[in-house]
Amino acid sequence: MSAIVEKAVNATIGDAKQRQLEPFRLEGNDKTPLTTYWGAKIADTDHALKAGPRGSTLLEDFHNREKISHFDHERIPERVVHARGAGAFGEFKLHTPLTGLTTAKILTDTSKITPAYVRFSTVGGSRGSADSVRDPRGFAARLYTDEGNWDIVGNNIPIFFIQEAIKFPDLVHAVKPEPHNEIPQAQTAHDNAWDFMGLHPQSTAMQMWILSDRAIPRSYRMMQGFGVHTFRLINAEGKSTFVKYHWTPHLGTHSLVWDEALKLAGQDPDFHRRDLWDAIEAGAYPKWELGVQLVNEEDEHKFDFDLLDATKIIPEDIVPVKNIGTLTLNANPVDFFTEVEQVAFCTQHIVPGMDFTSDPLLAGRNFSYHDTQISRLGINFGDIPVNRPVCPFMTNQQDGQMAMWGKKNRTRYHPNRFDAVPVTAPEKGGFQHFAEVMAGVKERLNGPKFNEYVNQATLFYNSMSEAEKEHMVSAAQFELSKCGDSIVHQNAIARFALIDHDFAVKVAQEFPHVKLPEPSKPNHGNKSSFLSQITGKTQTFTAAGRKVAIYLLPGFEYSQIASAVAAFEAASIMVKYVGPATGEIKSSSGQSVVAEFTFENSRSTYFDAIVFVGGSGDDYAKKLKVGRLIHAVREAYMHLKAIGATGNAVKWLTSVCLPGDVEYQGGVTLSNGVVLAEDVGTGAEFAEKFIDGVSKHRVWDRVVSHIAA
Ligand code: HDD
Repeated sequence: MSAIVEKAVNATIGDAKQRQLEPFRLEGNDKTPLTTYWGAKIADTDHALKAGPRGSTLLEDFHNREKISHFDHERIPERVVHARGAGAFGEFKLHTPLTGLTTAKILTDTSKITPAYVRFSTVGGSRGSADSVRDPRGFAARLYTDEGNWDIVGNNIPIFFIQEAIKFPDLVHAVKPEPHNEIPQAQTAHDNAWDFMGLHPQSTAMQMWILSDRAIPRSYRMMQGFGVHTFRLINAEGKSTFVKYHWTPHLGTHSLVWDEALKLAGQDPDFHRRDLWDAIEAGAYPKWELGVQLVNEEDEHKFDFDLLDATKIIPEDIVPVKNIGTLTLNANPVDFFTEVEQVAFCTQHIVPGMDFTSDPLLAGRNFSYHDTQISRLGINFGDIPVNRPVCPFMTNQQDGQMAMWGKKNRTRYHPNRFDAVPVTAPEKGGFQHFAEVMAGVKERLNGPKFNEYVNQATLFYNSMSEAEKEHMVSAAQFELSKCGDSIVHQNAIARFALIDHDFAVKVAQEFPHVKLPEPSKPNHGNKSSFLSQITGKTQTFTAAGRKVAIYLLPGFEYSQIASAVAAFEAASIMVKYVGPATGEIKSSSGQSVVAEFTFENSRSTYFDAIVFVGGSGDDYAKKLKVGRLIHAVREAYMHLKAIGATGNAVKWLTSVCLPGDVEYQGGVTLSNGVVLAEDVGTGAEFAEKFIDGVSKHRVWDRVVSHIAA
């Protein structure tokens, strides 16, 4: 049981000592003898009870029946969306209080360390689907505050496909595998998805975000998170301030390249889950800053978009993000099912000092999450330890399937003659909704600014670097190329033409049958300086937390890597050795290194950067014609990763792997983002140049000739 779950169990009913069930909660562990669910020790779990060795199986064998029956019921419905995910525990520490803006202690008390939990996910795929697919990522954070659980159920993209929750079933039915053949799994690259998006103006801006690199993150550790909606903070006087929440990763926001993402879906479908797990196990705890964008109540209408419209950002150029606290994930779950599969987030889990706005998407979500938990986990899903608050809690709710909480209150109603389970006045911390003035005609409409869909799609596209724009063109071509219906191509490209005509023209090059509409409105030319992952103002570039593979080529010289490895580790790089076999491998001078991967069982896609360590000897380049290794170099080169080579691996790399692309000019040479040193000497210059390459994430200006592709 993780520490947080344990704390939650202990906090139940306020006074743990009073718990009726206490004596029954003896924990088993892997030294406890096998028993039935009811505690009787088992003598044989491998043979069913039979009437003679070849006789029929007897019904009285309760262990056999219990074992098979429990197995039969192991599955619960997977989440209808966000089924595939990974979670971790951690803590949140506020450093900049929002004094005067809210009464919530989590946002005002800097002395407190608040237990936290985050579940990251993809949206469209089933529970067993691949991690690296093109999709928004879920970023659902729970803060177990002293005043109740606060869930920020967000994504790694700050806007959404639709403005109205009533459209969510349409969106999800369109994006999920097509109903007649259940193809394709975990992708938007199919007719129904692009049919819906092409015909659905609300999704215009989100289309650009999902075609961008944001939809193929390098790591959960390298993703931003967004609460998406505008929420409210409420202070002691009942005054409201609008707020948008941002999580900004300390490691920067970085992405895979598409070819890498496609390959990883097969080579390591658990790529993101494994990355998070490994980093936490290695003590490289991922961290995020919680940031807020604050808007005064009086300024609600000063923007050219509606704050209640979840398809719009508030550009940071207009309202800056103020970082107020740090989230650290530092503990992996102990049991995936009970702590990740059964974690039940709800957007309506907020604490006093906060409130919702009338965002119609949020209103629907506030119904949907609780409703979906009932169907997945039952009405008492709050009793599951990972879902319990860590503060004292008491309700008058009772009974229902799987009630696990022995409540002491004899009156499950209010008021009662004992004045038991009293309610708390707002002045003393009881939740109070913001006294928002509301009046209106009952109608199915939204505010007039909701009807403008294109400006921010264009803003996003304009804000990208050239490389990112090219990725978006290729992504659109890929997605639409998987659609078979020409009307789908036509409608999607017509929508792109509204965003940026030139973008549509480029995409349409692969769809000559599409009749491009005439440009209707020129691109407004506005940009935000915060949206690009390459040139964005608040972007972080660091080598910390990156995985670097060191390939130990036959006859490698230990002296050629020792100092570089020390420098890599000092830069918090995770070093992984790849050899001809796993286990201990001796260098030509006798020192041994332990290889975790083999040339054959690993791929360059597993790593952020790769180094080839050679030895001495002239005929080496001719001899080392191992296809898997040559491919690793060319692939990493094509994926714009930092590459290094030492000793005679330099000659091999320049003459066999990348002739014409990379040239060695003596000493420590940097050629097209490849660091080469026949003799690394002290290793300092080699390490410095290589670490610099790793920290830049990709060599964006690398020339990639036909040999690499
Ligand atoms: Fe949702 C799960 C994020 C709109 C209905 N959603 C879910 C999860 C995330 C989001 C991260 C996974 C939580 C976890 O890890 O367990 N959803 C979003 C965002 C949205 C959004 C950022 C738009 C701003 N969602 C949305 C709407 C509806 C739902 C409009 C319904 C009207 N979402 C659900 C759900 C899920 C869910 C069906 C599936 C499993 C669950 O809730 O617990 O209720």
